Amino acid sequence: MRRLTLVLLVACLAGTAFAAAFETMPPELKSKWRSSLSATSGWNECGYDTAGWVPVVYDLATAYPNWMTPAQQARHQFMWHPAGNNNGQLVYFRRQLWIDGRVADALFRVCADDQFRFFVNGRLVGGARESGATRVFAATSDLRQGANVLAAEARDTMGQAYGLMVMAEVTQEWPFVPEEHRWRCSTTAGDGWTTVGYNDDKWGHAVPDRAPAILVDSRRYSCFTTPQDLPDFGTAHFRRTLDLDGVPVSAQVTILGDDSYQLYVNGELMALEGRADYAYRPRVVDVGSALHPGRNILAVKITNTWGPARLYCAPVVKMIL
Ligand SMILES: [Ca+2]
Ligand SMILES: [Ca+2]
Repeated sequence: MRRLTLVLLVACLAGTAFAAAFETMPPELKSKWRSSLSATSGWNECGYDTAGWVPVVYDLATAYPNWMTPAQQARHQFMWHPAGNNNGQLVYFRRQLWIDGRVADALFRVCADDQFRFFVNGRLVGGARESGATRVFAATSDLRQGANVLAAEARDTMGQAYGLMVMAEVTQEWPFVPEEHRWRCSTTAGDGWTTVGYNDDKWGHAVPDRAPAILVDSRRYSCFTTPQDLPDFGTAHFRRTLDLDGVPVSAQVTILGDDSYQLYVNGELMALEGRADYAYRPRVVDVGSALHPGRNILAVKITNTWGPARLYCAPVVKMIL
């Protein structure tokens, strides 16, 4: 009896350990796709009035293409208008997409049962007339910083099943841009300064470094700094937002600091370098685990030993939607 209990216990533990946990798209992102059975001019562009457009439905009985893994099927489900197939007429879809940084790469995979045409910011990027055929679109130059619209028109022409699947990977980077005023800084900081909820309205704006760029392995690292010079052994705090309109799947921050730094992402300490000789060397820190969809905070504390104090901090985030 004791042995049977032990066997059952081991079986239970093994079952827990090996159970596949697929991640689905968060509901707030799934509901961004809207659909309509009719549309007027400009329906696939920014600024269109979507009154009457409704959230799409998922979990359809549509066969997935063979290239999609089970994990991808869980994340990127077929969608459609809740009314159903629309008697073979066009069904319209659109999703607003906020791009916070600069687009380094954007790849879309689109598939429909049975036909589709896909648009980015009103431009037709491609389509398919063969049911279930996947098309891959590189749309890096079509996306812009700020508001964008992804759109598709699809049609069910045969069979019982219908659906549209849009799978996207977008990589953004955030170089320091002086005019953007997105990096804020202060020599003093209160509790919670590394978190989203902290109010930095009274903080100043980071400015381009006044000292020559730091040269490492013949690459120039153009830093930013505080408006006033930091004294020896002075500290400065820097923070900025990263708004992600998708699920971050990988992220790196390249950082170097003069003369030492602590890097936080959403309040979590991700890198620390107190050795001045090492702090000058750029380091790539993996921060993907600390990011989430929506607003994120990148925060860095710099301590100066002597001379100028400055920071190079460049995040790159790949997200899916
Ligand atoms: Ca069909
Ligand atoms: Ca220094």
